[in-house]
Amino acid sequence: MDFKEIIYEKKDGVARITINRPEKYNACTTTTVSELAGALTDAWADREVGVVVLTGAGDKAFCTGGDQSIRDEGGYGGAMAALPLEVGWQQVSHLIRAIPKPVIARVNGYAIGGGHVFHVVCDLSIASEKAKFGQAGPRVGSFDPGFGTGDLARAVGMKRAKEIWFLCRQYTAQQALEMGLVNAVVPHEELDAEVAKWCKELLEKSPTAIKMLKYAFHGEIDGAIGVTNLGVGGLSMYYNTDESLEGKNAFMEKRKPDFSKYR
Ligand code: 2NE
Repeated sequence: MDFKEIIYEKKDGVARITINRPEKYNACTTTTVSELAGALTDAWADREVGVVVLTGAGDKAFCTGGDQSIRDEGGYGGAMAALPLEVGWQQVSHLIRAIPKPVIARVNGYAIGGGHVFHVVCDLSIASEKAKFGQAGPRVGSFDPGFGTGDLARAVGMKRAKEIWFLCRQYTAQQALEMGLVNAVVPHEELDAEVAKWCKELLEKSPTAIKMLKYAFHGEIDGAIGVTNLGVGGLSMYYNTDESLEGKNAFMEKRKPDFSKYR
């Protein structure tokens, strides 16, 4: 796949997606978010992929949200943008939560604004000691009305989530660990080894069990979409049964299906 603003690599069951705009601290444009959606969709479909890792290029930033230099009246990219960045952002956030495989945020530096939201919606976050965390919306004239509020509150509690959003402070990796915002913090030079260790452990587990657990975690809170994902996860297993195939075979053979032995 031909990407300009991300790097997409697949190796040994792991799909690694790197936001590749280090000179902008990995702030995203409308192109970046559309490429992120493309890579996540590919990782979803590829049966060789068991875990997805999301990270940023360089050692300064994981992602610092929307690229402020393309924000204008009407939003990022201006009113004429084909797909407004804020819409693409929610699509990427939704894909991270809906892909039936664990997504790990490899937080190598600043996770700020929408970049903080991306790590919040990932299933697991492994941080370098150098990482810094925080929201920026009320400081820079924006807000994320999507998953970045609810999922944050579920991670750290409502009072702390409101503090993070309203005050726009920055938090160290150690503070993030103490408030349950990340799963592990390691010295910067050990980040890749630690992420690889978590990937290996995940890849040894039952993918279907992990898929259904992920959907169950979200099913409770995502309303109709959560129930749909949980149901469709079950449907893909049902398709593999003789009972389901009997319905398809009967249709193709122009006969009445016989489901009697599956009661
Ligand atoms: C991240 C932070 C705190 C880092 O501060 P510092 O002082 O260490 O670095 P500096 O000099 O501010 O940034 C380094 C370079 O990266 C660019 C800067 O402009 C600078 O470039 P040069 O001046 O060296 O050329 N840079 C960093 N973040 C950028 C950004 N988001 N857009 C464009 N360029 C960026 C500090 O840089 C900071 O606070 N950054 C701004 C964070 C921010 O405003 N994010 C957007 C929040 S809103 C959002 O993400 C969003 C939305 O509004 C709607 C939907 C979805 C998401």
